[in-house]
Amino acid sequence: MRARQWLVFATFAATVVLLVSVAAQPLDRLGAVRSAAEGQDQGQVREFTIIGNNYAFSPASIQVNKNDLVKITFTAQDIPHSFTIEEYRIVKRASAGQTVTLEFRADQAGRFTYFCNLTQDPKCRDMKGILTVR
Ligand SMILES: [Cu+2]
Repeated sequence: MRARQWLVFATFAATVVLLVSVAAQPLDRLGAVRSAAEGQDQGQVREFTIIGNNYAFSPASIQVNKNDLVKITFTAQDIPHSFTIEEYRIVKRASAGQTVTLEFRADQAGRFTYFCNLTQDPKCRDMKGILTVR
């Protein structure tokens, strides 16, 4: 009688262990999927060509997603200009007619002004554009 009770208990226990391990598997798989998605949080590579000319940036606004790798090719067409984003600690100067490149990870969301910080020509203060990081 006791032996049969033990057998019933052992069978029950084995079934519980089996069910728990089967139930745990999809959770593991879910975790793997989640960490793969976090890996994709590295974002995309986004490339822009921006011209600084006649005290204006063209385009005057760019949009990226958070964590995108932003690559910018900046040309100062008429006189020296810079491409500056304070919040991202970016200052890239280009001489007249020169093209420079820069890249950064857009790891802060928000709206950021890009501007020319050169002081030689006071009208450069009017040169502004908006980077939107969503
Ligand atoms: Cu300028």
